[in-house]
Amino acid sequence: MSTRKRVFIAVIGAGGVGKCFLGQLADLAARRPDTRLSLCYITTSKKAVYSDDYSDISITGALDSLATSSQTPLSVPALVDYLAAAPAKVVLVDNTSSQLVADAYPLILSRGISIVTPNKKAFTSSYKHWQDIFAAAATSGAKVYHEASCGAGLPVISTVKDLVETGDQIIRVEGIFSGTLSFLFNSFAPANPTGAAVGKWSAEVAKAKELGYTEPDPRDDLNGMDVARKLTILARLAGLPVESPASFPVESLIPRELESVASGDEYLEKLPQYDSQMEGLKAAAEKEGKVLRYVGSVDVTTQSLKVGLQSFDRTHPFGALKGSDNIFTFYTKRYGSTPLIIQGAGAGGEITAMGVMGDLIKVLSQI
Ligand code: NHO
Repeated sequence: MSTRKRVFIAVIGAGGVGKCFLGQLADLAARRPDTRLSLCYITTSKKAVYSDDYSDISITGALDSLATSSQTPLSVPALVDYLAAAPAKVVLVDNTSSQLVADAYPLILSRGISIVTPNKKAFTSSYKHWQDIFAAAATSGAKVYHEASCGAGLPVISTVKDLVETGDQIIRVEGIFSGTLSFLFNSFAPANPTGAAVGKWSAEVAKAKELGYTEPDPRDDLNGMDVARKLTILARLAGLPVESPASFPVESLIPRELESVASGDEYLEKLPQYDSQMEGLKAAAEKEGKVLRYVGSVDVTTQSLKVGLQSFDRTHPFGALKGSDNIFTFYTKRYGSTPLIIQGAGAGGEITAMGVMGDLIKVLSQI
């Protein structure tokens, strides 16, 4: 009889990140002789693949099986019952941005099902929901990891946890947490212009969308909420009971007049009329020899959080950032006046999936 440990994997979401995750899962399954990773459930918002006897779904063929499947997704409570009855431990991989799934994390964990996810929603709902998630995990022994909810594959969440758990004191965290906004400001207000033409703000936003950096509706990046969510997670891990991403100042980059236009396309079409607003801010920064950057910061001592535009010297690490890189700066008691800095690519399917995969590997060693 085989002595390999069997672990069931259920994947919700097969979009940009989910597809990359499946590729990396196939690779991991082939490289892990001690564990049989059995994909037992996979779903998008419309289609699902699973069987009553938890038969293995081919990982490499999962997307084709989804495409031809006539099964529809189980409701969340039915899915929890299905997974809780599996004949071995289960890890649920939530590769959606669904609030519905995020709301069910305490229930899922309380039934002994572990979770790994890049979905920020569960960790940025009410503070009570945050407490319920970790209380449910502590009681049932199920694990929950969300490294990719902040900084994609960069080791941000694990570093904050290590700082706190080893007894360091986080004083302040600040950085550029959005790959999209990093890209936009690095091209709109470059620290070291290369001579290449820099477009107006609206043209740079349109370019970022064309290159696939922005959300389908660019306003979802430009309203600052993605950064506010990441800051909420970091602040909570550093020990602050932040109620929600709406409980501190967040500067939206969407002109007030365009906040309520019907679509992202209409927003992009009308944005050139408002270019002078951002050009004015850029010129004011340039007059002081500085560049504009979109920054999140939390001062743990004064319990203050804020997200918005600031100007930086061209040689400052935030000013000199490149491409769509993220940068996270941690000022702590141990690190003193030289902060701990984590920097690198902060958006994209493969690197985000890598963050999820790293979490899965951690869970496999613990269950
Ligand atoms: P997609 O491509 O929209 O795919 C979502 C999938 O979930 C689809 O298959 C959809 O059918 C399915 N789905 C949605 N609701 C469902 C439901 N209720 N039941 C079943 N299936 C459902 O989204 P992505 O891009 O693959 O993103 C997936 C998750 O990863 C989201 O929570 C997203 O926020 C998170 N994430 C993505 C990225 C990224 O680069 N794509 C990053 C981090 C987290 O590091 C990245 C980042 O921060 C990007 C950010 N915009 C930035 O910094 O600029």
